[in-house]
Amino acid sequence: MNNIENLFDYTTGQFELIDHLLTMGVGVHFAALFFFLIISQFVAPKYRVATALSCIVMVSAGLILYSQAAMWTDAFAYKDGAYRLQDLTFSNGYRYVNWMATIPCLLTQLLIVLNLKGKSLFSTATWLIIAAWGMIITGYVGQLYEVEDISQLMIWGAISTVLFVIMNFIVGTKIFTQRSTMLGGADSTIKKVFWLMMFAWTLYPIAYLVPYFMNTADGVVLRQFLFTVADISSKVVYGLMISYIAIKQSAAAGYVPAQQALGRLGMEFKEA
Ligand code: RET
Repeated sequence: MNNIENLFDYTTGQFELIDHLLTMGVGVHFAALFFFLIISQFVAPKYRVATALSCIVMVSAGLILYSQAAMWTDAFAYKDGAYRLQDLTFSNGYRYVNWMATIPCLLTQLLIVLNLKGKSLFSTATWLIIAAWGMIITGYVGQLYEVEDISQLMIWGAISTVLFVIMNFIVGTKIFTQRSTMLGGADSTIKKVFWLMMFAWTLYPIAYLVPYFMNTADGVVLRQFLFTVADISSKVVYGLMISYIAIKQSAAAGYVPAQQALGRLGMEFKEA
């Protein structure tokens, strides 16, 4: 039960690039946390859970990336011209476990801005979360075998992909059927959110497959790069778009702070 990260020696460039990518991830998520906290006052109460969920995702992802960066620098040390594994090992498994919490938040915030409520919100969220958890658990098991038995990686990855496709199908159908309920031009932004999800979420299975197609130190760099791009686009950029949609719909529903934030209402300054 090992990750390929522990198999290689790294040049200073490779080692530092990974450290920098992980540390940048920490910075971006914590910076975005403040943005979501500030912006939530412009979002009407009925959509505010969506921005609150972004705040939760930022803390959770920021912390996990902090621990990934610390684990990376603890596991390797510079000796005889290269960074070499010490007494500890590095593991990507923490990420998968973290997705058990963040993915349900990301999916639920989507359903909220899609104007789903009550029973239909609850049942759609439940099915999506069941599919997502199945996808993550099978992927977690698969990545445990990436060094010892690549065929196990492929089998578990295939099962996980089936659940991923089911989840995307539900997301796509909901976006398609709910678009007509969306106010203030948010129906065109939500289409972009869908394509962003398809792009960003697909980077994770590509990162999972790195041991299959690039079992080298450069492959490890590529994997951490893919994870970083995926993290920032699937959580931060996605959260920004969800907040924008929430503000647009709040403004269209007559919520004054949202109208002011979008510059749609004149600010009346009284002359002294
Ligand atoms: C795994 C295993 C291989 C097959 C597939 C996978 C999909 C992973 C995804 C992860 C998304 C993570 C997000 C995290 C946000 O915090 C599990 C790598 C399909 C889609 C959005």
